[in-house]
Amino acid sequence: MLSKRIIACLDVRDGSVVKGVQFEGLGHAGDPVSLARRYNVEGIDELVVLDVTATLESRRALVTTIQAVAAELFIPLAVGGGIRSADDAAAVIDAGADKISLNSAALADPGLLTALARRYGSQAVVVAIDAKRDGARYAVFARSGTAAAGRDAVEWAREAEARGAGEILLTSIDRDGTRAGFECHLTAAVSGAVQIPVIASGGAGTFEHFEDVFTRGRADAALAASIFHFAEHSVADLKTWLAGRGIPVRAVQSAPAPEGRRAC
Ligand code: 0VR
Repeated sequence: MLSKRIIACLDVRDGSVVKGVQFEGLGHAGDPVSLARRYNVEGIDELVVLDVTATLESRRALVTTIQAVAAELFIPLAVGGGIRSADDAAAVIDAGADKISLNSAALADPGLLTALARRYGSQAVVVAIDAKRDGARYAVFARSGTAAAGRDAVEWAREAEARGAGEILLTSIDRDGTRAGFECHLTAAVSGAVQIPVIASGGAGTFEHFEDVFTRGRADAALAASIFHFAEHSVADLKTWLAGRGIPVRAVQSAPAPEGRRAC
């Protein structure tokens, strides 16, 4: 079985990391570069930087943040929030991102997924799906959870895969920031519908939550923000605990302090 990835997410607004609950009440949660440096040393497998304001001004500021964060990392960096076009994607890749995450823009123009997959490879194209429970199903939302897209999350995940997306970042809006646990029913439904990796996001609060989403939720990776930013749980302790429960994770090496991200 492939190792399960533990991913940290920096929700960024005006150059600072913020965190709220169910996408609302965003409060200061730290500095992007300091948190990136800490996560890189602690053994996180991947970092996501998400511009949660996604205005034109914030997108320009985001490039500066990406450059500074990328200089701290030897692990993959994915960037999302407000990427609306191939040019926006190029700016983010040029700033040092390895992957681009599309949400609203992909819903508006699914063909953008195909164009970016052709240009950068599917492995660089992540489709972010933000979903809220709606009876027995899950409804997809765009624009930071404010606009119902009129799509079912499982059906949209299938289409995004067919259009060329290489990975799904699946966030439960209901669970975001609650520390009540991942939405495993949603995650299992999407994981069972596609062949590409699914990253579960939203709700992580305990080590057991990660075990649950990797087993019952069938996730390939698990993303968290709240529990890591406030240093209640170290990534290394989480990985040790998961390995003890038989969940394959990448061992934590003492990461070298990078001189420059791309030494070659
Ligand atoms: P935790 O539940 O704190 O681990 O959060 C994980 C994940 O839900 C968040 O990092 C992130 O996806 C929340 N996303 C958005 C947002 C937060 C505020 C405003 C907008 C968005 O559009 O994704």
